[in-house]
Amino acid sequence: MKIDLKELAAELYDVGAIKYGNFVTKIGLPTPIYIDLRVIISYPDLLLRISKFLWNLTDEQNFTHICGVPYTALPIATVISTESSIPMLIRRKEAKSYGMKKMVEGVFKLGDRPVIVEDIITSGSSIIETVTDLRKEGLNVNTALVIVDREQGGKKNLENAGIAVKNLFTITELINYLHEAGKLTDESVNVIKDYIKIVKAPLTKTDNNDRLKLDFISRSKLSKNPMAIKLFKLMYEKQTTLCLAADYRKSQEILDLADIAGSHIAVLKIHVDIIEDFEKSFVEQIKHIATKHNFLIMEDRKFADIGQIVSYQYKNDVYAICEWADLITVHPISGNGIFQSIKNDFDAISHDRGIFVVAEMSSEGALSMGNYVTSAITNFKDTDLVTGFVCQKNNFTEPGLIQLTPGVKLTESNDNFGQQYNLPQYVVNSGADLVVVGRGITQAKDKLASVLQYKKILWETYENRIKC
Ligand code: S5P
Repeated sequence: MKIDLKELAAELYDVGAIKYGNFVTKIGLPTPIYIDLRVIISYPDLLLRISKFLWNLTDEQNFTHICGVPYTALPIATVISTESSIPMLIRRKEAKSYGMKKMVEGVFKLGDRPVIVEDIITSGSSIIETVTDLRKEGLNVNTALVIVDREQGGKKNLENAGIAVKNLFTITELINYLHEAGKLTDESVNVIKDYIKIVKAPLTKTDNNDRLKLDFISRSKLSKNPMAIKLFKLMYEKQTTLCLAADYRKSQEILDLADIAGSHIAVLKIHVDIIEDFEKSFVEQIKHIATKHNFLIMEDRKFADIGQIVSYQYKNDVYAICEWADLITVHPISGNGIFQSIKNDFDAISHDRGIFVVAEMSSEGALSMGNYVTSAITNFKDTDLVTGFVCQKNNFTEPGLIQLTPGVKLTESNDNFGQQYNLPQYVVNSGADLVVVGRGITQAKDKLASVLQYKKILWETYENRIKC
């Protein structure tokens, strides 16, 4: 193997994949050694041999997929896949702006075990980004096969992220082989070794404030919105991230379900204007159940008009949402005015209140995408009125804000009117902190059993998310 690797190193040098001289790295650092393995696609025999060497690094044969990090490692991953008959996955660099917006291409199921293939590790951040997206899909990734480890801190970063690295060469081994093969002089070997000793790649940030990794209590301390603080504590105490969408048309059905589910949910979400037999007494009854079981009430009115009209709607005497809803939902489409009017109204109320801004919708063909989502978040994340954002994926980093994600069921499916469902595990790993489940529970035969089932899966996935 050693002799083969020595030959391989010399061959890589001969085809120009490794060069000695004065170069500048991608991040602007001077370097005496340049490694660019893209050139190997021009040498199919070399490509095949490297791929075989790499695959031989693993004695473990129970990987379910090969996943190359774009772009250099993709052809290598393809060769390994065809040689081993193990299917491939590709992690996109950007989500598609149409269709299902998937980050990972290929056929897989929860718990599958892909192995990562990469050409070079410097800081390890490309592999970490890839693994993060694969883990969000519920895949179990813990090994990376790498051609060259530049010994600049990447391996350690990857180990910290739970990824074991198996590499064909360290850069020291590579230059020693090249030296033995007469490709590098004593002097150039010393220059490169000095360089490796001194220049460490910037370590991948391990962000202490990473929203997805922090527990709810730590995050409650980083919140500006009183309802977010309350909700974080409540979710932690009750060990539930379930927001039950009780979208019934009869008030008694809502009250009955609230009483059955109350001690297992964090939030009861209603659409007050779909209740056919609404009477003021309903409000008193639901508030009573909320106090009894310690959950918050959200009115999902999705206010969207100019500030003045929204203020009338919010305070309107028929439903008097301002009097009872702990949380409301608001579309950011009409701009700042809506938030100013709600702020005035909140100021006039003695209780704490919070807004979930609808940044990204779950339904097929929703226009909330791209810049709309980004602007919704950047424009409103700093206001203390905001408890969090309604969105489908990890669109914001602020740990003090809560991601509310609807469109969740135990089977991935659609309804007849464009609603799209994802699995509970998928949404939690995509950043959901509070998860809306409606018909998954309201249409279940045994509603309590269903509430308990969602609560358990969601909480366990959240706990795993913050652990790993
Ligand atoms: O994008 C969204 C935002 C919301 S708040 N998509 C949604 O479905 N919702 C709400 O979540 C919707 O109004 C409904 O109350 C709930 C989803 O219900 P389900 O029965 O489809 O789970």
